[in-house]
Amino acid sequence: MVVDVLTLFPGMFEGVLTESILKIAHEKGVLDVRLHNIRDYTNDKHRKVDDRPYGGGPGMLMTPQPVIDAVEAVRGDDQEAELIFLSPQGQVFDQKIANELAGIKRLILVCGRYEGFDERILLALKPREISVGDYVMTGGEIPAMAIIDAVTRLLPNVLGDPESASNDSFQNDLLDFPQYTRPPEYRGLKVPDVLLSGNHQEISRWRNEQAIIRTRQTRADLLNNKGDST
Ligand code: 58G
Repeated sequence: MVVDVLTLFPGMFEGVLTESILKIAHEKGVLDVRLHNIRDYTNDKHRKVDDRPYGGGPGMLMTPQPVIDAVEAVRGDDQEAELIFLSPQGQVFDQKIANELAGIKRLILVCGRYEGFDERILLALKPREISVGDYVMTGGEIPAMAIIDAVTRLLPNVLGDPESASNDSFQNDLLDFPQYTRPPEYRGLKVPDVLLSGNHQEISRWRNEQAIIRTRQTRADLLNNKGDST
């Protein structure tokens, strides 16, 4: 998958892309993230990318020219690339959207700054808008990293064990069941007997029950969404 990122702060991505799973995905040739500095596309002699809102109000907005020219230059004539703006006004990102994006060959992620975008940027480019949650950040960069991370781990051959992604919390609309590793007892806390029993049918049943209990306790909305809350 190719991911083009348009940002005023490409340096923010370096650490995230050169550690752990994202680094491995890059080394395997599965993920190619290309960073583009929106400021490089400005026609202004002072390389200005922001301006004051008409009608007044606090802060600054992204001005149309640099963002639109950057998107058009990066996209070229690729009609298939999915253009995504990170924005609190967007569709709220979830595992289903992560799965959908994992099936796309090329994503173009545009990270805003300041108080947002001049509306004509959205009217001209008609991007998909995605939010990583109902809160405002100082820029779209960290939300873009969240999306790159969640999508990359779903790409073929990224995780060592192909089951690790399909067993995820949320792939079945439930939170994860409790998990234990060695030792069998730590500070008096024992691993549940069923997990040591070797009875895989009982283990499956216990895990499913636990997942449902946990989900009902803290995320009942996930059960409600399935229409089978009780
Ligand atoms: C209002 C405020 C509109 C994504 C800020 C647009 C981006 C949160 C998310 C903005 C973001 C999220 C400017 C800063 C977008 C722009 C950016 N904050 N929840 N902030 O995914």
